[in-house]
Amino acid sequence: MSIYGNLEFLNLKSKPKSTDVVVQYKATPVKGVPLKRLCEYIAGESSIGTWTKISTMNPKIAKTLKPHIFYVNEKTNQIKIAYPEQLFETGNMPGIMSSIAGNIFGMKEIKGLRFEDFALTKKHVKAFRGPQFGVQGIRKMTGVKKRPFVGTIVKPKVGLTSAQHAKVAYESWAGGLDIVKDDENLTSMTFNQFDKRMKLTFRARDQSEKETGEKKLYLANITAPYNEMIRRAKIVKKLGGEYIMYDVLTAGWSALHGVRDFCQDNKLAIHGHRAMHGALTRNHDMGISMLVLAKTYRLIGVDTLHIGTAGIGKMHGSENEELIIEQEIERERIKEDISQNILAQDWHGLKPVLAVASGGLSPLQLPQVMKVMGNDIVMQGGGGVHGHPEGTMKGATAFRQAVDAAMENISLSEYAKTHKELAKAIEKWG
Ligand code: CAP
Ligand code: MG
Repeated sequence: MSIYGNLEFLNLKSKPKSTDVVVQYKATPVKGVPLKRLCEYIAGESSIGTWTKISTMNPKIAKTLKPHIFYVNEKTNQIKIAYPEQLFETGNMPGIMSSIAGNIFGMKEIKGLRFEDFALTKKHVKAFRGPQFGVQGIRKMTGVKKRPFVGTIVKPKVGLTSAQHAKVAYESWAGGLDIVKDDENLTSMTFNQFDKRMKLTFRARDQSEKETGEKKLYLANITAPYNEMIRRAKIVKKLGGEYIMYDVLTAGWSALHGVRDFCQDNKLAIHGHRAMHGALTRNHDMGISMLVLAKTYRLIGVDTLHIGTAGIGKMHGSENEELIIEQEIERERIKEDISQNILAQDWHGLKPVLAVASGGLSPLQLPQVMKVMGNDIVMQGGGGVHGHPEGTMKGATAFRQAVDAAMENISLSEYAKTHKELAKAIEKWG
């Protein structure tokens, strides 16, 4: 008998239906609570149950909205639950997450709970916009056909005046980079106010485009209270910008829905930075995987998203996990999963997201990142550009040269013989 009376959630013989949202957790019970008992608590608390039998429950609710636990692995503590899709409002990511990633993390019976993966039904996927441009759209926007995109983050992260920021941005574009972005914690400070930074930096962008003949992108960080974000996005649009940057965790899912709607009407691409993700994703026994977060951002519709450097850069991460994430946000159709450990999400035509590898990268790591993550990526360097012994412009050139070398299958040391900026980078970081 279930702890919820007749609300039997455990049904290991059942299979998910095409109208079920499937969720995978890694669930570790406190001592004395059997795993299957914990599964019932999780299934109940994330759907229609509470801690005891209630007089207001009725058979119709149980019949139409009861989830089924159809998989329990006592060795790995992985469990899978199929939820009837009508349990969730379509097109409402905060709402969906309040169910399958809400109260359950706080239950006393949980020693550890990691939300590992989820797959939405066709009805739910179709209710989200998805990326406006996607990989091919960004390639079309910039004319960068095959090679990875190269970009930088203006450094120091915060501290420059708007004029100094614009100068560093100009040198980065003029040196050969496609993209310049604001850092995740640069918003609008007294010494570098947003409106002034936009005016001066877009002027620098336009100048660098004229001089190089190349399309240059500025990812302006609009992260702020919602109404102010829209005001800032309007300024980007007015100045001829094509992109805004959005800190997806700290600014949240709800505002991302609104920003995505604004960007649809104004043909602006969205760059998702994942500052704070480590608080949820690093602990493999408690929290939420980056795969889950990345799927939510593809559904709502960012065009580019930081997913790590497959363990090559400075941030904690693992090649396998980050390749799975890259596959899941970039693939167009169901392919053999590179790990049996993920739920095959049919994206029903939602555009793919361009993966961003950033964090601790100098020109020396770029060929390895390309080997591991492929060419449909953005590779960004902050210290790896502005730390070049001959300054930002040469640092940008060295970054671009490393990608050109890899695209021509020439080793960096060989290429450096005829490209002095790269040679200087190797001297410093080799
Ligand atoms: C990189 C960066 C990015 C990290 C975030 C930084 O600077 O600007 O925010 O890439 O990590 O502030 O660390 P550096 P992730 O190139 O100087 O390291 O992309 O893994 O989310
Ligand atoms: Mg940063």
